[in-house]
Amino acid sequence: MKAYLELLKDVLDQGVEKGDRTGTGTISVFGRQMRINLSEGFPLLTTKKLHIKSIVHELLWFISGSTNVQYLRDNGVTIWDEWADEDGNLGRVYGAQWRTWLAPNGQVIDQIEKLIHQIKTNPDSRRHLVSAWNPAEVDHMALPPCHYAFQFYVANGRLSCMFQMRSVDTFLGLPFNLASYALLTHMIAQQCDLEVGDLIWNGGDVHIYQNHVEQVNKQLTREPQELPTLHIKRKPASIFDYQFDDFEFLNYTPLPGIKAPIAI
Ligand code: U5P
Repeated sequence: MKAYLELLKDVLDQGVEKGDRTGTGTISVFGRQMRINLSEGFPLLTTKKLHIKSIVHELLWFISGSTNVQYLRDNGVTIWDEWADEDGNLGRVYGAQWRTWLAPNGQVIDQIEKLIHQIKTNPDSRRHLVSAWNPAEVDHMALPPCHYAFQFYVANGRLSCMFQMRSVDTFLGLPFNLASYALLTHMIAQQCDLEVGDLIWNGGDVHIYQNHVEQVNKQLTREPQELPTLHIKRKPASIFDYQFDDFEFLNYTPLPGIKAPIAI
Protein backbone atom coordinates (compact mmCIF):
# COMPACT_ATOMS: atom_id res chain seq x y z
CA MET A 1 0.00 0.00 0.00
CA LYS A 2 2.90 2.30 -0.74
CA ALA A 3 0.68 3.78 -3.46
CA TYR A 4 -1.75 5.00 -0.79
CA LEU A 5 0.98 6.75 1.19
CA GLU A 6 2.26 8.33 -2.03
CA LEU A 7 -1.25 9.58 -2.74
CA LEU A 8 -1.46 11.22 0.70
CA LYS A 9 1.85 12.95 0.02
CA ASP A 10 0.74 13.96 -3.46
CA VAL A 11 -2.41 15.63 -2.09
CA LEU A 12 -0.42 17.48 0.58
CA ASP A 13 2.22 18.60 -1.95
CA GLN A 14 0.03 19.43 -4.95
CA GLY A 15 -3.31 20.25 -3.30
CA VAL A 16 -4.99 23.62 -3.12
CA GLU A 17 -6.96 24.92 -0.17
CA LYS A 18 -10.62 24.57 -0.90
CA GLY A 19 -13.83 25.11 1.04
CA ASP A 20 -16.37 22.30 1.21
CA ARG A 21 -19.95 21.47 2.10
CA THR A 22 -19.09 20.52 5.69
CA GLY A 23 -17.35 23.83 6.43
CA THR A 24 -14.20 22.00 7.58
CA GLY A 25 -11.90 23.05 4.73
CA THR A 26 -9.75 20.72 2.65
CA ILE A 27 -6.54 20.41 0.68
CA SER A 28 -7.67 19.05 -2.65
CA VAL A 29 -6.48 17.77 -6.04
CA PHE A 30 -8.65 16.72 -8.97
CA GLY A 31 -8.28 13.43 -10.81
CA ARG A 32 -6.01 10.64 -9.57
CA GLN A 33 -5.66 6.88 -10.21
CA MET A 34 -4.23 4.01 -8.18
CA ARG A 35 -3.69 0.40 -9.29
CA ILE A 36 -3.38 -2.46 -6.82
CA ASN A 37 -2.53 -6.05 -7.77
CA LEU A 38 -4.93 -8.11 -5.66
CA SER A 39 -2.88 -11.29 -6.10
CA GLU A 40 -0.09 -9.70 -4.02
CA GLY A 41 -2.22 -9.55 -0.87
CA PHE A 42 -5.41 -8.03 0.43
CA PRO A 43 -5.26 -4.20 0.43
CA LEU A 44 -6.07 -3.50 4.04
CA LEU A 45 -4.07 -0.54 5.27
CA THR A 46 -1.22 -1.64 7.55
CA THR A 47 0.07 1.80 8.55
CA LYS A 48 -3.01 2.21 10.75
CA LYS A 49 -5.49 -0.32 12.07
CA LEU A 50 -8.81 -0.48 10.20
CA HIS A 51 -12.13 -1.66 11.62
CA ILE A 52 -12.59 -4.70 9.34
CA LYS A 53 -15.98 -5.48 10.84
CA SER A 54 -17.50 -2.26 9.50
CA ILE A 55 -16.12 -2.86 6.02
CA VAL A 56 -17.49 -6.41 5.75
CA HIS A 57 -20.89 -5.67 7.25
CA GLU A 58 -21.36 -2.55 5.14
CA LEU A 59 -20.62 -4.45 1.92
CA LEU A 60 -22.98 -7.31 2.87
CA TRP A 61 -25.60 -4.67 3.64
CA PHE A 62 -25.15 -2.99 0.23
CA ILE A 63 -25.44 -6.37 -1.50
CA SER A 64 -28.58 -7.23 0.47
CA GLY A 65 -30.24 -4.15 -1.02
CA SER A 66 -31.05 -2.67 2.36
CA THR A 67 -31.12 1.10 2.90
CA ASN A 68 -31.99 1.08 6.59
CA VAL A 69 -29.22 1.19 9.22
CA GLN A 70 -30.87 -1.38 11.50
CA TYR A 71 -28.76 -4.31 10.21
CA LEU A 72 -25.60 -2.25 10.73
CA ARG A 73 -26.64 -1.18 14.23
CA ASP A 74 -27.48 -4.78 15.15
CA ASN A 75 -23.91 -5.63 14.22
CA GLY A 76 -22.22 -2.76 16.04
CA VAL A 77 -21.49 -0.71 12.90
CA THR A 78 -22.17 3.00 13.32
CA ILE A 79 -20.66 4.52 10.15
CA TRP A 80 -24.02 5.42 8.61
CA ASP A 81 -25.75 6.62 11.78
CA GLU A 82 -25.12 10.34 11.23
CA TRP A 83 -27.08 10.29 7.99
CA ALA A 84 -30.08 8.16 8.99
CA ASP A 85 -33.51 9.62 9.84
CA GLU A 86 -35.32 8.74 13.08
CA ASP A 87 -36.50 5.42 11.63
CA GLY A 88 -33.01 4.52 10.43
CA ASN A 89 -33.78 5.17 6.78
CA LEU A 90 -31.30 6.64 4.33
CA GLY A 91 -33.46 6.94 1.23
CA ARG A 92 -32.43 5.49 -2.13
CA VAL A 93 -28.71 5.00 -1.31
CA TYR A 94 -26.35 2.30 -2.62
CA GLY A 95 -28.37 -0.82 -1.77
CA ALA A 96 -31.41 0.52 -3.60
CA GLN A 97 -29.51 1.46 -6.76
CA TRP A 98 -27.47 -1.75 -6.85
CA ARG A 99 -30.45 -4.07 -6.40
CA THR A 100 -33.67 -2.21 -7.24
CA TRP A 101 -32.98 0.49 -9.83
CA LEU A 102 -36.43 1.67 -10.90
CA ALA A 103 -36.86 2.01 -14.65
CA PRO A 104 -39.40 4.45 -16.12
CA ASN A 105 -41.53 1.53 -17.41
CA GLY A 106 -41.92 0.17 -13.88
CA GLN A 107 -39.29 -2.54 -14.31
CA VAL A 108 -37.01 -3.16 -11.30
CA ILE A 109 -33.40 -3.77 -12.29
CA ASP A 110 -31.10 -5.88 -10.12
CA GLN A 111 -27.72 -4.62 -11.31
CA ILE A 112 -25.73 -7.07 -9.16
CA GLU A 113 -27.58 -10.16 -10.35
CA LYS A 114 -27.23 -9.00 -13.96
CA LEU A 115 -23.55 -8.26 -13.49
CA ILE A 116 -22.72 -11.75 -12.19
CA HIS A 117 -24.79 -13.39 -14.91
CA GLN A 118 -22.99 -11.36 -17.58
CA ILE A 119 -19.51 -12.09 -16.20
CA LYS A 120 -20.31 -15.82 -16.15
CA THR A 121 -21.90 -16.00 -19.59
CA ASN A 122 -20.09 -13.29 -21.55
CA PRO A 123 -16.81 -12.53 -19.76
CA ASP A 124 -15.36 -10.50 -22.65
CA SER A 125 -18.21 -7.99 -22.49
CA ARG A 126 -17.23 -4.36 -21.98
CA ARG A 127 -20.51 -3.65 -20.21
CA HIS A 128 -19.83 -5.17 -16.79
CA LEU A 129 -20.93 -1.96 -15.15
CA VAL A 130 -22.93 -0.98 -12.07
CA SER A 131 -24.01 2.60 -11.44
CA ALA A 132 -25.14 4.00 -8.12
CA TRP A 133 -25.45 7.50 -9.54
CA ASN A 134 -29.09 7.79 -10.48
CA PRO A 135 -29.91 11.40 -11.43
CA ALA A 136 -33.62 10.76 -10.96
CA GLU A 137 -33.12 9.76 -7.32
CA VAL A 138 -30.01 11.56 -6.15
CA ASP A 139 -32.15 14.08 -4.26
CA HIS A 140 -33.79 11.22 -2.38
CA MET A 141 -30.58 9.99 -0.78
CA ALA A 142 -29.23 10.93 2.64
CA LEU A 143 -25.77 11.12 1.00
CA PRO A 144 -25.29 11.01 -2.79
CA PRO A 145 -22.95 8.13 -3.67
CA CYS A 146 -19.24 8.89 -3.28
CA HIS A 147 -18.23 5.65 -5.05
CA TYR A 148 -20.73 6.04 -7.82
CA ALA A 149 -19.87 3.37 -10.39
CA PHE A 150 -17.74 0.28 -10.89
CA GLN A 151 -16.76 -1.89 -13.83
CA PHE A 152 -15.36 -5.40 -14.03
CA TYR A 153 -12.99 -6.83 -16.64
CA VAL A 154 -12.02 -10.43 -17.34
CA ALA A 155 -8.75 -11.46 -19.02
CA ASN A 156 -6.44 -14.47 -18.62
CA GLY A 157 -8.81 -16.01 -16.08
CA ARG A 158 -8.52 -12.98 -13.80
CA LEU A 159 -11.21 -10.56 -12.66
CA SER A 160 -10.25 -6.90 -12.33
CA CYS A 161 -12.35 -4.11 -10.91
CA MET A 162 -12.23 -0.37 -11.53
CA PHE A 163 -14.28 1.91 -9.31
CA GLN A 164 -15.04 5.61 -9.54
CA MET A 165 -15.26 8.08 -6.68
CA ARG A 166 -16.45 11.65 -7.20
CA SER A 167 -15.27 12.77 -3.77
CA VAL A 168 -12.59 11.13 -1.65
CA ASP A 169 -11.87 11.67 2.04
CA THR A 170 -8.36 10.34 1.54
CA PHE A 171 -7.49 9.80 5.21
CA LEU A 172 -10.72 8.36 6.65
CA GLY A 173 -12.85 7.17 3.72
CA LEU A 174 -10.51 5.83 1.05
CA PRO A 175 -8.89 2.98 3.05
CA PHE A 176 -12.42 1.66 3.70
CA ASN A 177 -13.50 2.03 0.08
CA LEU A 178 -10.40 0.22 -1.22
CA ALA A 179 -10.92 -2.69 1.13
CA SER A 180 -14.61 -2.86 0.33
CA TYR A 181 -14.11 -3.08 -3.46
CA ALA A 182 -11.25 -5.54 -2.99
CA LEU A 183 -13.61 -7.74 -0.98
CA LEU A 184 -16.37 -7.41 -3.59
CA THR A 185 -13.89 -8.43 -6.31
CA HIS A 186 -12.84 -11.52 -4.33
CA MET A 187 -16.47 -12.52 -3.81
CA ILE A 188 -17.44 -12.11 -7.46
CA ALA A 189 -14.25 -13.88 -8.61
CA GLN A 190 -15.15 -16.82 -6.38
CA GLN A 191 -18.70 -16.91 -7.73
CA CYS A 192 -17.46 -16.82 -11.33
CA ASP A 193 -14.53 -19.27 -10.86
CA LEU A 194 -11.93 -16.63 -11.64
CA GLU A 195 -8.73 -15.49 -9.94
CA VAL A 196 -8.45 -11.89 -8.77
CA GLY A 197 -6.60 -9.37 -10.96
CA ASP A 198 -6.16 -5.63 -10.41
CA LEU A 199 -8.18 -3.17 -8.36
CA ILE A 200 -8.13 0.26 -9.95
CA TRP A 201 -9.34 3.33 -8.14
CA ASN A 202 -10.21 6.60 -9.85
CA GLY A 203 -10.76 9.68 -7.74
CA GLY A 204 -12.34 13.02 -8.69
CA ASP A 205 -12.08 15.58 -5.86
CA VAL A 206 -9.37 13.87 -3.80
CA HIS A 207 -9.00 15.73 -0.52
CA ILE A 208 -7.48 15.77 2.93
CA TYR A 209 -9.54 17.62 5.51
CA GLN A 210 -7.65 20.38 7.29
CA ASN A 211 -8.28 18.66 10.61
CA HIS A 212 -6.66 15.44 9.35
CA VAL A 213 -3.31 16.95 8.32
CA GLU A 214 -1.56 16.16 11.61
CA GLN A 215 -2.78 12.55 11.45
CA VAL A 216 -1.68 12.24 7.82
CA ASN A 217 1.81 13.46 8.67
CA LYS A 218 1.98 10.94 11.49
CA GLN A 219 0.91 8.15 9.13
CA LEU A 220 3.54 9.22 6.58
CA THR A 221 6.29 8.47 9.10
CA ARG A 222 5.18 4.83 9.31
CA GLU A 223 6.53 1.86 7.33
CA PRO A 224 3.97 -0.35 5.56
CA GLN A 225 3.82 -3.91 6.95
CA GLU A 226 3.26 -7.08 4.98
CA LEU A 227 -0.28 -7.25 3.54
CA PRO A 228 -2.77 -9.72 4.97
CA THR A 229 -4.48 -12.37 2.85
CA LEU A 230 -8.19 -13.07 2.59
CA HIS A 231 -9.50 -16.56 3.13
CA ILE A 232 -13.13 -17.25 2.17
CA LYS A 233 -14.12 -20.35 4.11
CA ARG A 234 -16.77 -21.72 1.75
CA LYS A 235 -18.33 -21.00 -1.62
CA PRO A 236 -21.87 -19.77 -0.98
CA ALA A 237 -24.59 -20.62 -3.51
CA SER A 238 -24.76 -17.05 -4.83
CA ILE A 239 -23.41 -13.54 -4.27
CA PHE A 240 -26.42 -12.98 -1.99
CA ASP A 241 -25.57 -15.81 0.42
CA TYR A 242 -22.31 -14.61 1.99
CA GLN A 243 -22.20 -14.19 5.74
CA PHE A 244 -19.87 -12.24 7.96
CA ASP A 245 -18.19 -15.39 9.29
CA ASP A 246 -17.26 -16.58 5.80
CA PHE A 247 -14.32 -14.18 5.73
CA GLU A 248 -11.03 -14.52 7.50
CA PHE A 249 -8.20 -12.00 7.18
CA LEU A 250 -4.96 -13.81 7.84
CA ASN A 251 -1.78 -12.15 9.04
CA TYR A 252 -3.23 -8.65 9.54
CA THR A 253 -0.69 -6.96 11.80
CA PRO A 254 -1.27 -3.22 11.39
CA LEU A 255 0.28 -0.38 13.35
CA PRO A 256 -2.11 1.24 15.88
CA GLY A 257 -5.17 3.21 14.75
CA ILE A 258 -5.02 7.00 14.35
CA LYS A 259 -8.11 8.89 15.48
CA ALA A 260 -9.52 11.73 13.39
CA PRO A 261 -12.86 13.61 13.37
CA ILE A 262 -15.23 12.77 10.52
CA ALA A 263 -16.72 15.64 8.50
CA ILE A 264 -20.50 15.29 8.28
N1 U5P B 1 -16.74 9.85 1.65
C1 U5P B 1 -15.72 8.98 1.26
N2 U5P B 1 -16.06 7.68 1.03
C2 U5P B 1 -17.33 7.20 1.17
C3 U5P B 1 -18.33 8.10 1.59
C4 U5P B 1 -18.00 9.40 1.82
O1 U5P B 1 -14.57 9.36 1.13
O2 U5P B 1 -17.57 6.02 0.93
C5 U5P B 1 -16.45 11.28 1.94
C6 U5P B 1 -16.27 12.17 0.73
O3 U5P B 1 -15.01 12.15 0.19
C7 U5P B 1 -16.57 13.54 1.32
C8 U5P B 1 -17.76 13.24 2.21
O4 U5P B 1 -15.48 13.99 2.10
O5 U5P B 1 -17.57 11.87 2.61
C9 U5P B 1 -19.07 13.40 1.47
O6 U5P B 1 -19.33 14.75 1.23
P1 U5P B 1 -19.79 15.34 -0.19
O7 U5P B 1 -18.69 14.99 -1.19
O8 U5P B 1 -21.08 14.66 -0.56
O9 U5P B 1 -19.92 16.81 0.04
